[in-house]
Amino acid sequence: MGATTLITVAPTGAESAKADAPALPVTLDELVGTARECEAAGAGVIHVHVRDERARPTLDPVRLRDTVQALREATGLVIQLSTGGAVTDSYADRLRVLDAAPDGCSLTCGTVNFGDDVFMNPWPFMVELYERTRELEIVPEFELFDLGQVAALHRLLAECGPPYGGRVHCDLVLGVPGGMPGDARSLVAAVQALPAGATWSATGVGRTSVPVLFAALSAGGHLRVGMEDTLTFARGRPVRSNAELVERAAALAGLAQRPPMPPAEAREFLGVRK
Ligand code: KMH
Ligand code: ZN
Repeated sequence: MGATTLITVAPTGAESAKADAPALPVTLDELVGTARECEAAGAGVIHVHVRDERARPTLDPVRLRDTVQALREATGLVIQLSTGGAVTDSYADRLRVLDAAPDGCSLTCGTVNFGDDVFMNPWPFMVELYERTRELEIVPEFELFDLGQVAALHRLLAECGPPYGGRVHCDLVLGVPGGMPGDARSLVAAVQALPAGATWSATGVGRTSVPVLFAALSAGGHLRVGMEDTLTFARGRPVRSNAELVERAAALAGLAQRPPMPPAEAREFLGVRK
């Protein structure tokens, strides 16, 4: 089999309002519909944030469990829950996300300025979250917003051992105001600093989305796209659906001779619990 590209879709996030982006999936039905479309378009993983009945970000355990179950019934996608939540979420609530028994979860490797806010990930929290992923057999994806976080990942692996699933898989998040700039030179610097043998995807937020997508494909990486990261498809043209972002990523991956990785292959690749 030739090389493939793992495409992760991040359809919702915690920062954008439904009022500003009507295509944002915020109900369970919308999320399941989006997941089905994105799977058909070439996604292998879905990175999930959920919203409450008023479309506000929430880490409510019942909603998270129901969401995991509904996505599992409706798709074969690898279900990765966000443990980042929103910048206002408590550490306890973020740790409890794992009780919803997803296939995988995000794990951010350090604190970072986040626009006017701060996204807090102090070392003891990182370690506790990491240890729980190992106990509960949940595959972590290491979210890296800057080079200092790559150093923290090295420390985490050295002090706590390898991740559940056996693969160190990272997501480089570029272009957040306060983190790495969304350009090729930052991407290459981060990739060069990763632990030996690590695999990675990349995403650029806002207007850096397309440049980072091209840079990631050129550098042999995997891709993350979705309305969590950008609400603009092209200059002056809002995103109409998450699926169109996945379709574009899949088409470009095909041009790069690394077509989308099917969900079943993504499960094997990441070492998801059977
Ligand atoms: N919403 C951000 C504060 C993650 O999902 O793990 C954090 C975030 C990262 O989106
Ligand atoms: Zn997220």
